[in-house]
Amino acid sequence: MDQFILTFLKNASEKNFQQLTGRFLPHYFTLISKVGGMISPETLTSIQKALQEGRLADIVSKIQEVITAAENAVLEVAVIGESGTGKSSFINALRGLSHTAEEAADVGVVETTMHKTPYQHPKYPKVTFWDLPGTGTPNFLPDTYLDKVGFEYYDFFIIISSSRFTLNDARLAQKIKDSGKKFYFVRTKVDSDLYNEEKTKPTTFKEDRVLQQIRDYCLANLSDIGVSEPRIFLISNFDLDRFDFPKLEETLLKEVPCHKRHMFALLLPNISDASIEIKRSFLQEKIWLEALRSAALAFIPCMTFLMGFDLPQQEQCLKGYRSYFGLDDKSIEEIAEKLDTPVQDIKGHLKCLDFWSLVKDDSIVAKSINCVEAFCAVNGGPSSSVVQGFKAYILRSKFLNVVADDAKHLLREIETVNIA
Ligand SMILES: Nc1nc2c(ncn2[C@@H]2O[C@H](COP(=O)(O)OP(=O)(O)OP(=O)(O)O)[C@@H](O)[C@H]2O)c(=O)[nH]1
Ligand SMILES: [Mg+2]
Repeated sequence: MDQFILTFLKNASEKNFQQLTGRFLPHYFTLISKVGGMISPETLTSIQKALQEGRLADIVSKIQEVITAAENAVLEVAVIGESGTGKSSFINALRGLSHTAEEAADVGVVETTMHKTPYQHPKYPKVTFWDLPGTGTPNFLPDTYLDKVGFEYYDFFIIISSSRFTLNDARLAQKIKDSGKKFYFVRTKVDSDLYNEEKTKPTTFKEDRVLQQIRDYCLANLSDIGVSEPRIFLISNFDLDRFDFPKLEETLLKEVPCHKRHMFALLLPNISDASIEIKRSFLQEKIWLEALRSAALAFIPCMTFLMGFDLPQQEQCLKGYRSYFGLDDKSIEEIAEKLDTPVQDIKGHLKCLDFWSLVKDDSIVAKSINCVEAFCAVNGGPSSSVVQGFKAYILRSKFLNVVADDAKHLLREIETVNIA
């Protein structure tokens, strides 16, 4: 059980808020990942102040606001670049879709993106990637382009190139900057650059050196055309966990507004243990906030716990976690097909599929009773709603850890098959 929540229950019942106030921020920062959490610095300060002054109803409403904003966040990502640079492939990769999937953006060797096209994320409909028409086409006019595509509409821009960035890209970057939006340069197809280099210079080939050359070349090319201190990410759309894609993910997560981070973190593909851990932290943060909100509610007269212990709700929660980590039935079937393995062989290794054995675990009940006893010892008679609320907290944390561990396990299996 979370130490802060226990201390909260004990201290709030004694109306001793000073000690809690000092512990709040340090504890919060142990929960979140290095890309940040879903609460803005201003809101953190106001929650801390409310805690200091014992204004529990304000804590409840601020936490509620944070959760609602995160759940309703909308994200619009613009992907720009010349024809054939890999925009559609990049969008498909971020949407977790293969090129052949029904909802995938068309990918091809001939010019396929002629009009601005929105692609919703299949699992997160509030997130849309915009495949924007090639900047290299004869109709492209940098001065009017952003207005034409409605630049104020997007959260940030990804400018893609598979060779050298063009003057049009630079002009566009300048315009985006002037409009106060963020942009990121992405250099795709580094896998084929490496392949070609190795083929042509087999004796002297060194991957690191070639990547550095591509990076230096992009930097020189962009500074030549007037972009100062550009941020460039080298990627392969076919192999996201290699090269700079993880760094791109981290940078984007750090730089989007706090309330959009939660949703964005959940949609990112499970390409490494690190990306799985980032998702785990965001979900753990949400579970913790819900528990803190419930704990605060327990001290407000005439209020009951918002989160009781309703089994269908818990089952739904486990289903949600499985989906976030790509362990829903549809995703498992797709993985089985890719690995050419029977679905049952994959399912046999996953602990998160057995809801009942996770729920029946007696230690969950014992843990919730122990921590609630600490609360009730000072607060008066046992409150069953408090016990139920904490049972839900402990169970959800357990679901989350089991699902995240399963996701890492499956990732290992996929890597083993890919290497073999
Ligand atoms: N080797 C390699 N090929 C890639 C990569 N990304 C895309 N491609 C290939 O490049 C070609 C063009 O990719 P698309 O994703 O269709 O490019 P686009 O920018 O959407 O092209 P238009 O729609 O015509 O503007 C396809 O054959 C892709 O398979 C990559 O990272 N590495
Ligand atoms: Mg395209």
